Amino acid sequence: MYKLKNGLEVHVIKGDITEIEADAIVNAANSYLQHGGGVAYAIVKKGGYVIQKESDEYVKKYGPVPVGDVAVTTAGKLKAKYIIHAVGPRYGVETDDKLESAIRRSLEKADELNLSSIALPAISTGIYGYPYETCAIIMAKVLNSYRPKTLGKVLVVLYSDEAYEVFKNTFDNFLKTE
Ligand code: AR6
Repeated sequence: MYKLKNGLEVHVIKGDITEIEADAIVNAANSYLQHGGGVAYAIVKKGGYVIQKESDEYVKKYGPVPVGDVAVTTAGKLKAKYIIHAVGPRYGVETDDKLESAIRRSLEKADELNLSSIALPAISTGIYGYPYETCAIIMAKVLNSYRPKTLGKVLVVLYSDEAYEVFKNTFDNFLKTE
């Protein structure tokens, strides 16, 4: 566990994000909120079709979610209260600042909803092709500079041993702890 200067507690966990207890679970989504693969598919499979249904309604009402931004739905059968769908960039197609923004907007949304804990996956490191290390450095930068309101705990959940090791090593080097 890392206790940051800004008060955030950051936990790095190896596991399945659908099993995590947190007020909000962040999904690595696409702009159309079509949850067909990766962590998105796992969330809908376990949380139930209501998540896809609300996502479809959102896109119909507001249009596609811009890269670097987020949309919120309920969490269906999952333990979380909300799913925050964050749209990350595709590696080599959109730019790194969009990944920074997707992560920051996720934290801001959790604060807007008055939540105290959030679980984040390694956004853009699966189908969207980002190296784990690049994502980890960007995530550390966002966590260091963030000014939390109600948010106290950030759980960073990695699916593979490799991702877990890279995030731990990168956070050891980059997170500004007390
Ligand atoms: N728990 C935690 N992490 C997971 C899980 C899980 N259950 N399953 C996969 N991961 P990805 P992206 C990791 O591909 O790259 C979807 O189709 C995975 O190992 O889910 O942002 C969306 O609908 C990887 O490290 O998201 C979009 O179209 C990380 O989660 C597109 O993929 C992110 O991989 C988004 O691509």
